[in-house]
Amino acid sequence: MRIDIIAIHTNIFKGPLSESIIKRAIHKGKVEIHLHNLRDYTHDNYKTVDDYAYGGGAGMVMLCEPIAECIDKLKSERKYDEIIYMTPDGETLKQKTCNQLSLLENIIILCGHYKGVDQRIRDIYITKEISIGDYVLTGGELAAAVLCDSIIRLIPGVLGDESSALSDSFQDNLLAPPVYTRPAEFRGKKVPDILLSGNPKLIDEWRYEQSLEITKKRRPDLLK
Ligand code: 6GU
Repeated sequence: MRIDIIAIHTNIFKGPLSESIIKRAIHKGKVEIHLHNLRDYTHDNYKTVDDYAYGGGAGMVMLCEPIAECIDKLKSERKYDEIIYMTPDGETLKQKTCNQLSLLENIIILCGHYKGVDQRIRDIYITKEISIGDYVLTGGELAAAVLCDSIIRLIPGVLGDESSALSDSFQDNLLAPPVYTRPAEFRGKKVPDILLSGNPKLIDEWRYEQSLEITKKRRPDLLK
């Protein structure tokens, strides 16, 4: 998979995308991430990427031209499956979307800033608009990093234990069951006997019941 990220603050990605599993996925050649700084697509001395909103009001709007130039260049080089715009008014990211996106070959992620991008960019180029939750961030970069992480870990061969992504919370609309490791007793609290029973069928049943209980209690909306 190839991910092209278009942003004003590309340095934000250096941390989140160069550690741990994502770093390994890049080294293994499972994913390529290409960062594009919008200021490199400006042609004035100030490298202007935004301007006042028509109609007035507080906040700047991201200019069409640098974004269009960057996307046009990328599109001339290869075909893209999705051009995603990170915005708080997009559809809320869910595991199902992560699963679908992890199967794609080439995607562009555009990060918004200030009051967002000129509507015409959305109308002309964008195929999908994503928010990561009902709160507002200073820009789309951190949201894009979250999106990348959630997608990349699902690419086959990225997680060591292939089955571990399948048992994640949300993968079947259930929250994950509690997990335990050694010691069998910690400060008087014991690991549930069933997990020490060595009976895989009973353990699976117990985990499923725990998942159901926890989901009912914390996220009943998932069970509808
Ligand atoms: Cl995608 N962008 C911004 N700026 N804030 C957000 C968001 C995105 N998703 C949730 N909050």
